Amino acid sequence: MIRHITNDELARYRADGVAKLPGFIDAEQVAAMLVALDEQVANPGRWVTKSHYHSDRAFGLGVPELRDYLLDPVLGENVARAMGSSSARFFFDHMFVFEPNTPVDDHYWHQDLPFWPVDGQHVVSIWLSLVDCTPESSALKFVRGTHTEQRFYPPLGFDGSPMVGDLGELASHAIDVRDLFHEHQAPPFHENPEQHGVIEFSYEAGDAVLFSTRIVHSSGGNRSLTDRRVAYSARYVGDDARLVLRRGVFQDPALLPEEDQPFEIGAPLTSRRYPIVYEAHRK
Ligand SMILES: O=C(O)CCC(=O)C(=O)O
Repeated sequence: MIRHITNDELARYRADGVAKLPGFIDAEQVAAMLVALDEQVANPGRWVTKSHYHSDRAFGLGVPELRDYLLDPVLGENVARAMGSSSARFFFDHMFVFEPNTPVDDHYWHQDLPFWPVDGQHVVSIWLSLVDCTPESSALKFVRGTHTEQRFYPPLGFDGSPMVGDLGELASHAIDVRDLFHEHQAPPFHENPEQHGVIEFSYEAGDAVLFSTRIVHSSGGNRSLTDRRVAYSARYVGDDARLVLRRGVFQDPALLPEEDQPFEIGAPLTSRRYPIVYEAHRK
């Protein structure tokens, strides 16, 4: 069962670009989703990331326990309220599993939006922790207020190397957005967390965090020698979200509309790949 977000949490999200949601799902749903995610780790899908941690994306709609969560109408209403949108569509899901002692040296501070073929204000993520975790065991942390920044840091992979992706024929649609990017990588915010306004949380299993896709965030990897970290992000878009491809930076091919559906820069995300989870007038 998923709970509704409160007005205080909404106000916090608007001010900081991030709001922790304690007890977001109940223990029964945590247990069911953990089993499903472990199954995904054992049998990765088409869009698995090959690395020293387990990450996979755009698979959850095919797994009943995850689909129930992703398309839950309460989750839909929560994200629509957060975005200030009259509708919400599911965009994609993203699993991040760090076994004990899986540090990520460079911290991969990043903003999500420039990785994805979408633009607009109505784009949001909910990161859900399926286990207890602390900053040491890779709890997600954020740089307060960076959700209002207009420029992005060039996206890097978890290992600090530039990301690559093949968009095939669609690459010719990509638009030049060089002026939207800083020339340098994200600074090491973790080295001076107070000065930069780094917000650190600890999470219990079933806690979540709602965050803007523009806010700078990172988990820093798992430095615990004993605790495994299992997290699952769900991404949603609203009324003003539009398709875009940014030339010269990694654009995730897993997130494009179905291949038999037309792709047009500036078009709304109406592909059946992005099902509607909330519409205000249908309430
Ligand atoms: O869980 C992590 O370590 C990374 C999560 C993340 O960056 C995201 O959900 O956007």
